Amino acid sequence: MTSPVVVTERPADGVGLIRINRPEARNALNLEVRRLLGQYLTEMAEDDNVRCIVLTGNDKAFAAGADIKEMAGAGSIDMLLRGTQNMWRKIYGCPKPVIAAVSGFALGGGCELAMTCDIIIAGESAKFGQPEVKIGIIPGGGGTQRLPRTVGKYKAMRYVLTGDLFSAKEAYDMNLVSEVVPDAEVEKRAVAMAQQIAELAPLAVQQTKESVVRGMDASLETGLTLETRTLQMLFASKDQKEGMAAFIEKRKPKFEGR
Ligand code: CO8
Repeated sequence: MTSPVVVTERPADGVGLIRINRPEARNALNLEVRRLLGQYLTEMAEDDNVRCIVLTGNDKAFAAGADIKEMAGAGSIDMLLRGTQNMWRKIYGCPKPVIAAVSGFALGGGCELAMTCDIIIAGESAKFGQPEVKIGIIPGGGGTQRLPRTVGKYKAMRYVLTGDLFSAKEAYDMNLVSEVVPDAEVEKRAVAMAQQIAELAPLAVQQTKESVVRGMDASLETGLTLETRTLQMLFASKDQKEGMAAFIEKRKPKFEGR
C-alpha cells in the first residue's frame, strides 16, 4: 500500500504510520497528497489491526502548506470544483486517534493538518505558522477556527494577521503542541505513544476521542450528557468486563475491541 507522495508503514503492533513524501516541495499538500491522506486514513480507520495512527513528514517539513504552484492560477469555481473540503473532512473525521509527528515546517495547510490531529509531538526546531496572509489568501483548512479555539483569540490573531512563524516551544506554551522532544526523537516518541494507545481498549479509545471532539463543539451540559451516555454504553462491551476483571485479578487485560 504505497504511493510515491504518501507512504504508509506499520512501525509497531496496532500502529499505522502515514508519511507525506514530497521532499522537493517541502511536503506541500497538493490535491493528490490530500486525496491520499483521506484515503489512507479511511482505510486505517476500517482496519481492525490499526488502533492508532501517526501522521508525519520528513526532517525538513511536516508540510509547508497547500501547494501554491497548483493553485496560483486557479479561479473561484476551479477551487470550488476541487472539493477540497470533502477531502479535508475525511482527514479530520478519522474516528481513531491520530498523532502528528512534526519536524521542520508546519505552515498554512500543514499547521492546519497538524491541528486536525489529536496529539501533536514536535521536534525542538519545528516551525509553525499560518502565513497565508503573505500570499493574499486566508487559512482555508481550519486555521481561522481551530487556532483561536486552541490558543485563544489574541495569540491566534497575533499570528494569522502577521503570518509570522512560531517555534515548537512557543507552540507548546500556547497549548498547540502536546510535547516537544529532541528533533531526532520525534517519530520514535510518536510511535511509542501510539503503541501505548494501541494496547488500550479500542472502543473506549475511540469513544474518548469522539466525546472530546464532539463535546468541544457543544455546550457543557450537552457534552456532559454525551459523555454519560457513552460511558453507560461501554458497559455493554466485552472490553469493559475484561478490563475490570483484569484489574481485580491483578493481570494484564486482553482487549478485543468488542
Ligand atoms: N507550495 C508549493 N511549493 C512549495 C511550497 C508550497 N507551499 N513550499 C515550498 N515549496 C517548494 C519551493 O517552491 C521550492 O521549490 P523549487 O526548488 O522548485 O524552487 C522547494 O519547495 C523548496 O522550498 P524553499 O527553497 O523555499 O525551501 P526553504 O527551506 O528555503 O524554505 C519554507 C522553506 C519556509 C517552507 C518556504 O518554502 C515557504 O515559505 N513556503 C511556503 C509556505 C506557505 O506560504 N504556506 C502556505 C501555503 S497556502 C495554504 O496552505 C492555504 C491552505 C488552504 C487550504 C488548506 C489545504 C491544505
